[in-house]
Amino acid sequence: MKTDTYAKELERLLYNWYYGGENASPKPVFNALRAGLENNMQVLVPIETPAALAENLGSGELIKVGDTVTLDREAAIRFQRLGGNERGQYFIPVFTSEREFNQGKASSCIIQPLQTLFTHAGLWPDCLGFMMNPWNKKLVLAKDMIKTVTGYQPQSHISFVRGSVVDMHVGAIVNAANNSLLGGGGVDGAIHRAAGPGLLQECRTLHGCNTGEAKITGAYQISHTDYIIHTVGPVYRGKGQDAVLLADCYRNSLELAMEHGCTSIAFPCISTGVYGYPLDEAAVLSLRAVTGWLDAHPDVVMNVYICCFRDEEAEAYENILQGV
Ligand code: AR6
Repeated sequence: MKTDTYAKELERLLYNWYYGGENASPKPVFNALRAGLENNMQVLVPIETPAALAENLGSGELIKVGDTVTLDREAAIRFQRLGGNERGQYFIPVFTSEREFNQGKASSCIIQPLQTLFTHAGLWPDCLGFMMNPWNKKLVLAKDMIKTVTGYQPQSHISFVRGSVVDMHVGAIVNAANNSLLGGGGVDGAIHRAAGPGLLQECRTLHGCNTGEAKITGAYQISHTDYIIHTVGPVYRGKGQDAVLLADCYRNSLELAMEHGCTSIAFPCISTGVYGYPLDEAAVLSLRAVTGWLDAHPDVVMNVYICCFRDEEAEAYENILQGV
């Protein structure tokens, strides 16, 4: 069974929310949920095997995800329940992918649009809501939360993450590359190591990239992203042109991500390592470039993650946000 693309994005942003720790904003998760609800996102719902189905199967063997079974008579399907209390109240578990589903004990399941489940939850008085991916990075969608999500106005969002861009689960990871696009040290090296030799092979076909521009490739062995966007930041020289080129890197990467249908993107602090761009200046420029691009694209909902690999990077952004 192919995972629904909206459910996949939700699963990824849920992962990032946990990765970001207790101060991380849930807004990207809300954005993904809203996009899913508007686009008929399908989730897996475990069911109790109805008696008639068990009889049909004879030995009571379990059906696997993706199997279809025809019954010779009608059978009531009952969702499995979680966290039931003495008052008979319960949550219904739902899953964003087969991988998440398979972490629990084996059972049968059906595929349902989340929107349909939300609509019906109101009709089931003892149902407290839904527990999404209960075995791992879960999202509890109690009934009041469903109301909050349904009324939520999707909007682009910038998250600041303490960690490596390679660990982000997003549509596109941005690489701070060099003009050759044939790999190097720093984050470039880390991305090539994680993606494997297929990435270098594809990069060879791109014939390099000018400073300030960006090119896109597949992600190869990095399964938690779809694309890698390679951009080349300026080597810092202390001239006015540096700022223009650095801002171009952010804008052109966002543009490519949008063109390829990504709704999430993770940036490293481009040019601030080997290329020596002063962190405080680069942080201001990057934020101006990203917010400027988001403002110029009011119809796009983009979840942007800025990854601070070193403590100094996190401090530079904190200083800006605190108005220092
Ligand atoms: N994992 C994740 N992020 C990292 C890592 C890593 N292993 N190493 C550095 N960063 P840099 P640049 C972060 O130096 O300044 C390469 O050789 C770092 O903290 O990788 O644009 C290229 O091939 C910072 O946030 O890139 C070029 O020749 C960000 O990555 C040259 O370096 C950028 O630091 C580009 O220099």
